[in-house]
Amino acid sequence: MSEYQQIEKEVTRLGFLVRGGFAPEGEDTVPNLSSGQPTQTVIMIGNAGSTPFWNRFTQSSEYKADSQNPMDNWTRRVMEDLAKNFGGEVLFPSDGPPYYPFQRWSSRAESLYPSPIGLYISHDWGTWHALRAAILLPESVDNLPELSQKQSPCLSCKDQPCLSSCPVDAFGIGQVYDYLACAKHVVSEEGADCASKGCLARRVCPVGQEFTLTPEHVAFHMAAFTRARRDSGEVF
Ligand code: B12
Repeated sequence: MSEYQQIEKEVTRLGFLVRGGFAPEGEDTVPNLSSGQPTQTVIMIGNAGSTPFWNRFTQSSEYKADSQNPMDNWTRRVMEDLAKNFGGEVLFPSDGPPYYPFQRWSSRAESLYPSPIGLYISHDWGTWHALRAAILLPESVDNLPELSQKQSPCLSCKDQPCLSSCPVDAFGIGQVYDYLACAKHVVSEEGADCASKGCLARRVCPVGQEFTLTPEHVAFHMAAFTRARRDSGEVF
């Protein structure tokens, strides 16, 4: 079994999904390992849809302890162990600010494309996927999955319903995501649908519908999003 397959097996056992890997170049701005050795390979880890990720998470001690940021804490614990077992180190998307460019890195590792609403889209999962960790390794890993030559699914999407469905126009062509308008709506009575079923712009996308997160899973993320905006005093 190749090293990539061994990592994949272990990551799958933990309830996550291996999202490919890449050999970093200068413009990727991947840091060296803490020993000063250069990082030769980055393996991206995430999840797509709710299964099996959400079930595994809700069985974790972090979820049961009802702590702050239980998903981040659980991910950190299991991924730090995994990285150590393979002689590497791990970075997380929530490390920062400044944040590591996880979306950019993930599009080096697998076929992902920026969608008009800023989330990255996959032919398989639509926007219903997330990035959870990047494993940095000091050696070159062979047989990394190749990127497909397909174009972004958004290029052949004539209607682009993602751009016209947001009740508060948080997205628009050439516009940055108005996350405050989004958060204010999600905490309001009118925004109960987005809060309980997830972002409407994401739900109307025709790609990867079968990977739409379960209501319980998506409500967890929407609640974390609005809690963070409340904690920062931006939304009341
Ligand atoms: C800060 C942040 C937010 C802020 C956004 C603030 C803002 N002003 O936009 C807040 C808290 C509001 C937020 C909200 C959400 N976020 Co957020 N967020 C991040 C975070 C932590 C950092 C982003 C960042 O600054 N990166 C630094 C830059 C340099 O990295 P980069 O990869 O190079 O970014 C490039 C691309 O993003 C690209 N880009 C971005 N938008 C667009 C749009 C177009 C058209 C193009 C061409 C390119 C492009 O340009 C950037 C510069 O090169 C990332 C995790 C991470 N580390 O990336 C998650 C992340 C981007 N978020 C994510 C998600 C899922 C969400 C939410 C849906 C969460 C929820 N509530 O369910 C919402 C909605 C976001 C939305 N609809 O766009 C996911 C996206 C997964 C995906 N499918 O792409 C990430 C990757 C986290 C994760 N664990 O997977 N988020």
